[in-house]
Amino acid sequence: MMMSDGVAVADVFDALAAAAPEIRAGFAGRAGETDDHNATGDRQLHADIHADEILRDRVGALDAVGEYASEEAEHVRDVGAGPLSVSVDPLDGSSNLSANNPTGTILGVYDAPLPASGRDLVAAAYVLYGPLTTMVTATADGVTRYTIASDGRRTDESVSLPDDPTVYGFGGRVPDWTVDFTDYARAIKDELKLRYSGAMVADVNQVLTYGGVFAYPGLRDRPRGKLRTQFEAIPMAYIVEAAGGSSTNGAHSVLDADPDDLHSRTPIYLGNDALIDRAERALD
Ligand code: AHM
Ligand code: MG
Repeated sequence: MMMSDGVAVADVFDALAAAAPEIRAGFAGRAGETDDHNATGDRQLHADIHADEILRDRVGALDAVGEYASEEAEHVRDVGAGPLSVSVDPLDGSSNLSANNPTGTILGVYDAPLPASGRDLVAAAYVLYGPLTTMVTATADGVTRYTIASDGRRTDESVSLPDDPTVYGFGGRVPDWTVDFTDYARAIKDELKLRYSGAMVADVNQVLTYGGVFAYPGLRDRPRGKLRTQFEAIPMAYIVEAAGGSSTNGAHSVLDADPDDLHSRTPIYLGNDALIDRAERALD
């Protein structure tokens, strides 16, 4: 990454940090569904659309950003002549809002046009709207967690995956899992504690905090699982790998994914190296 890219990436992180309190302030009264669906057929909530508009305005306005793509919009949007492309899942796990459970925002920064390979990623970040608003950023220089106060002040600490894993969270319904994944899950649940919120950001954040494994596996009738390669899988895999962990789609690092469809899906397994190695062996 060139120095100028470093400055540009910092601008993207600043825009995300500025958007986060605005997105959070918009949750009240926006847990309901609109009449619209996104490109992968999910019913959109008012909060999904609101978060997307805020991010598009703030990130799209940056000189360094030429393309903006959102899980909530079918096509990549041209937002200028800048060299960077940004992918966002504006409000990950938004259905959690109706139960007042956590949600997040996921963002990827690429130095290539979208859709782009995980190897074109130069930085990634997520925001977790939990009891606190925190932002975790990753670049080639490492992973940092910021706590964002309501007045925008930020404190930071560096993040690395703990060596001793403690927690796991697996998506989907057990009857929909494959035999191989079910065997793996059975072994893991005898070793680790279940922590599953239904928001990928919150569940991966627990893995980064305590060590462990998060997975949304391929399902019997849906071999590519649920999570979106560009918007969710690649950025979260980058963050976990930058923090010292591993990712796989069952065969290789999620960062080797090179989606030709912006809205494609992939199975994903993230966490401590040994647990991801075991997943690869189990799914072989
Ligand atoms: P969303 O982006 O439409 O909110 O869906 C993605 C979410 C992830 O945050 C989470 O890991 C997964 O869906 C949970 O799905 P499930 O309820 O099937 O376990
Ligand atoms: Mg999502």
